[in-house]
Amino acid sequence: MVQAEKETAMNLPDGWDAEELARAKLLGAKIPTSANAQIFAARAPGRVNLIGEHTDYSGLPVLPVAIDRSTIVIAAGNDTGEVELANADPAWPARRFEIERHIAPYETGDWANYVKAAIQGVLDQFSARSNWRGASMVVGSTVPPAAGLSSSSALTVATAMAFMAVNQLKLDPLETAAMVARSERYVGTHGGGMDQAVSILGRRDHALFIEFDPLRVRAIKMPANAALIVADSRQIADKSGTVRAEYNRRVVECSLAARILGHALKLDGVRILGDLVRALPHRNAADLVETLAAAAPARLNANLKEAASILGVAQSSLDAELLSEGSTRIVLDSSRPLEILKRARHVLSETNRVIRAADVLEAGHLDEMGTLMNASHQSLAGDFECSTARLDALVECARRGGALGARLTGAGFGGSIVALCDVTRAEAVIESIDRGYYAQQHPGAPPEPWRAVFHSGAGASVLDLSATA
Ligand code: NG1
Repeated sequence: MVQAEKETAMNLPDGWDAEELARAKLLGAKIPTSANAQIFAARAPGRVNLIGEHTDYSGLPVLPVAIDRSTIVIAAGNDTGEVELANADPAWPARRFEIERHIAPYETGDWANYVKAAIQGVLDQFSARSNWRGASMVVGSTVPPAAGLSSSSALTVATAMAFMAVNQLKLDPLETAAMVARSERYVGTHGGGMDQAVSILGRRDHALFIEFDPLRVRAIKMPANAALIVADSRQIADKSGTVRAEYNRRVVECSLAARILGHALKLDGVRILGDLVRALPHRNAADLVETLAAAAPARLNANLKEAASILGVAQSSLDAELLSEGSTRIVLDSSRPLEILKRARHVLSETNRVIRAADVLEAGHLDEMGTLMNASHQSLAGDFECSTARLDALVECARRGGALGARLTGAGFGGSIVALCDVTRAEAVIESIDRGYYAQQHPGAPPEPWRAVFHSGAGASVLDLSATA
């Protein structure tokens, strides 16, 4: 029996197999409940983005796959009005907090902020409801953290689904994805919606072409001869410190580029580059980049004064719109200028590559897909400046081993790369990475936990653990 048949035979939602179920049961055993209490298990996968990097928060498309590594959140309702939270990994301490209309975050960097984010998101979505059940929750994950594989969104998605199950709430998957994307910004990253969408809507053996505003997806069958190798640079891409600041800086730079272009082209209401692409479907990327170069200097002072004057708006209102307020306010390092032109050139050219990639992947043209992935990496390293020497070295090793294409995946600044090759070359690519990268960076340490062939898996689902045998 193939995997999917085994799961159907066990009557489990796609993505759950005997192993995942056993994991859930082990986690479930840690929950202090009465024998007949209902216990839910929500499972949400991490993701690998094939192409379309740093485009989602501009409302432009992406092409990720959900992976066969997941976060499971077990939840049982309680009547204390509190969330009692434990993590199977002792590195993440237990937490307890009250369910209030506005839940105050823990200190920046606290893992449980993702749980609070998810619950706050559900409270906001169902704001008319007042009688919330509390929950005892246990979390366990096989998605490597801080590796660019979106362990954070897997946690946020699984928590939101578990908490909704405890409170007997249902939401359509597209709406759930949009809700969780919004709610994850609670932690202070002004991210797009890719990770949450693919974690919820991913399909086994498929990549997802995701478009935004409105959110919609097209599943694209992965060619049978394609192998995806993911390798972790072991350079921590910790999204709670400098990486978050760099990420949010890119969000501001892209939005400024969009506003300046909108102003130059006399289009009202342009906030993100996607607004422009949608308003001017026949304008090509090179054209838009040229228009931007003529409309403003390539780099602008980070105090937004110059930008406000180009746009003809008050500096204070631009500041409030771009940097937001309160705990999620973006603080820009003012010692460096904002790069407007380069960032726009990456996002607009990457958008063309993603659209092309969806077609060539569907047609099974792996060579061309690889070429697009290589071009994406070059653009991310050069124009978006989010690669690192280590990520570049890993990408080189993968290509030398026979990968058709290789690029950083996720936000960058560390984390992982993804390489595409024919299945027959997978071993050679891994060998090249082991020899050329891990043996140099971590001599003597076994590289097995850090790189593997990944398979595209199913999206998130929740089951009633107490009803499974
Ligand atoms: P990761 O790799 O999980 O940090 C981030 C954003 C995505 C997307 C990518 C870059 C979050 C939760 N995730 O991913 O939305 O913008 O960077 O393409 O903010």
